[in-house]
Amino acid sequence: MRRASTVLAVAVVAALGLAACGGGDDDDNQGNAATSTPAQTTAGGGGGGSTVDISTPSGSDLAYEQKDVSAKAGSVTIDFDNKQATPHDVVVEDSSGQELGKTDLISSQTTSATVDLTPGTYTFFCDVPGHREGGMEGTLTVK
Ligand SMILES: [Cu+2]
Repeated sequence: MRRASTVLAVAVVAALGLAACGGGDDDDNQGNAATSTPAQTTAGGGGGGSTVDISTPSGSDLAYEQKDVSAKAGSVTIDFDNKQATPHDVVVEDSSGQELGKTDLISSQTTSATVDLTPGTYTFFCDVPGHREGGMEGTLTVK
């Protein structure tokens, strides 16, 4: 009995040793690195996320009714209400101009989109040509 378990223990150690060696050959592991889970250690404390309401005024002004909105870090849902017949959307980009998410392009209806955001200052705007320049732009602050 004792002898058998000793043999087993040796086998386990040998297997672990082999595995460790294999892990040293970095090329093999690259493929499996697809599990590029973002380091979101705060996932547990996030708790539901927050919602931001963005809407356009009825009529045809190129504008949102909100210029400055804020949200809690984590999963942020943009609820967009476009009261106009003119199609609009809401795009969220970070301070370097990288697009992080956007709603559908809609007219006379509502839609929503969810973006994962860390604390910081973001810009939201409508990406229909000319609309951002026309005033459809605002600031989203995430804390
Ligand atoms: Cu627009």
